[in-house]
Formats: sequence, C-alpha cells, structure tokens
Amino acid sequence: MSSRPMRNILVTGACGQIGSELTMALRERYGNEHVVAAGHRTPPPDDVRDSGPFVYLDVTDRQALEEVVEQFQIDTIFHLAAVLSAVGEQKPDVAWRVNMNGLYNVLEVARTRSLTRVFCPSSMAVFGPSTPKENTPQETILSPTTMYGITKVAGELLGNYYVQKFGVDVRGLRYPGIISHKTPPGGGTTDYAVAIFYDAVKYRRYTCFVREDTVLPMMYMPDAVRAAIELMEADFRRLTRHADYNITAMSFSAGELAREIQKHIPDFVCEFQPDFRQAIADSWPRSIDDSVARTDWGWRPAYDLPAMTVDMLNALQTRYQQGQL
Ligand code: AKB
Repeated sequence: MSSRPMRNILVTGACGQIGSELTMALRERYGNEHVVAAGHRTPPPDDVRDSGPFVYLDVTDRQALEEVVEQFQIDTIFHLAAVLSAVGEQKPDVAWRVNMNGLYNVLEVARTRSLTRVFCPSSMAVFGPSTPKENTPQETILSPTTMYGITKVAGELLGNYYVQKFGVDVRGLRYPGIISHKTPPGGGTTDYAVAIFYDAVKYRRYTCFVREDTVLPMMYMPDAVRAAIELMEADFRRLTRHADYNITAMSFSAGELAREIQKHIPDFVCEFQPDFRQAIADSWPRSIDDSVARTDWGWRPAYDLPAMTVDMLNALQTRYQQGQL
C-alpha cells in the first residue's frame, strides 16, 4: 500500500451533520480549493458552500461521481453520504440503495482510478441484540436488526475486501452517536442527544423518544472530526484493521444527560415518551471497547459528558441570543 499524500479531497454528504464540519476542518488543513464538498438534497450550510468548491452529487449515480472525480482530480474520498437508522427503518429500500450502491460506486471509482485513500464511516449500528452490550469488543458478533446496520456490516466487509483483493486503501471507524451544534443530524436514533440541547435552550422542555434508562455510547463532534482525520493520516503499516475500528468517547443514559443539562438550566424539564426508535436503541451496545484504535493510531477522545454539555450549551445559547435558533 503506498503512502501517497492526500491532495484533492472529495467529501460526499458534505451538508450533513458530520460532513459539514469535516469539510471545514479538511479545508483548514489541506486548503479550501483542495476540498470539494458534495451535497445532494439538504441545502448546503453557507460556510461549506462559500469557502471552497461545492457540487450537487447523487452518489448512486456512478457517471456523475466519475465526472466530479475527473473534474477536480480527486485522489481521496471521505464518503459520508448515508441514510441513518431511523429513516432506514421507514424506507429500507432507500437505505439499501443509497448506502450500498453509493459505497460500491465510491470503491469502484477508487479501484479503477487508483485513488490514494477512501474513508467510509461505519457505526455502532453494526452490533445487534446478541452482541455483548458492555465494553463491546472490536471482534464480536455482528447481527444487526436494522437495515442501516445491515448496510454498515456489508460496507465494512466490502471495504476490507477492496483492501485485500485490490489494494485500495480503505479506512473506516464505527461511530457512536454524534453530538453537535452546527448542522442538525437527520434520521438517526441517537438524534435525541442533540435535540435535547436545542429544546433545553429554546423551550426549557424536551420530550425524549427513548426511555430515561437508555444508555448509548456517544461522542462530541470535535472528537468525531479529529478521529476521521487522524485515522486517514495514520501510517498504513500500523493499522491492524481497515474499515471497522471501534471508537467511543462516553456513555450515558438519557436521564443522566437531562440531569447534566439541569446543572446549567435548573428549570429544564425532560419527559420520556419512547417510540419505534427505542427498539433500535435497545439493540445497540451500552459501551464500547476502543483499545485497538488507541493502540494502532493513538485514538484518544478529548470530551466527556460534562465538558461536552458546557460547550454545547455555550454555543447554542450564543446562537439563540443572536436570533439564529
Ligand atoms: C444513528 O443513530 O443512526 C447514527 C448512528 C449511531 O450511526 N447516529
């Protein structure tokens, strides 16, 4: 596997929760003109649209993907475009088409054009009800019960296959729930851990769609962005895994999150009314063992629950006072 540098980067899903912040971090690091942001339906955030090249791209359209890669001389793809778990249960056909065909197109373009590297995020959704729930190991049972999880398991296997069979440098990690204040998440099960902050700041009240005792692994966005960049910049020879690194930062219940917010907003009230997403949350781990990522490429999260909560509330309160929420 070559250690060629990443020069011209394409970010798919660049208008999404992770993609929008990853795009800006990559532009700061590699230069605005070297990072092409690709969105599909969601309107682009102003900074993503205005600070560098922006294109509309449907990742299931192989021809269109080829054209963007050709036009901008792309050598590296961060493939963030995906349908998440909750929407995936409502539209399993769309989740399969976007997640599988989109990834296949990206990997085929990487193979046929000898791209330097591909980042394909996976998710803790690869785990299922029969997986050990506490400190879920790197190597364990992958029997998800959601269409999203099924596409993520298949995606990991496909990514690993492209490494072994074709020598494509594919890298990926299993994100836990991601909490952030810039671009709202769309269609995930862990979205409650973001929505609770917006509603706490705006209304002092939130109705949570999972039970109070639901514990899930989570991560704050600065850590999630750094993890992607650090994994992609790691020396290939140090990697013992390819498309499927476990990573995590913190685990807490929905009730603990509400109480952490109440430390700063004492009159905040949170109610719990579980819906169909409870079953998805119940099928996932409560905590994750990310020791392999720590050993192989030095992964360390910076934010725990109290630090993340302070930062989220500061950012959202500022935006609220400026009339931006
Ligand atoms: C979701 O909830 O679907 C995502 C994920 C855990 O991958 N945030």
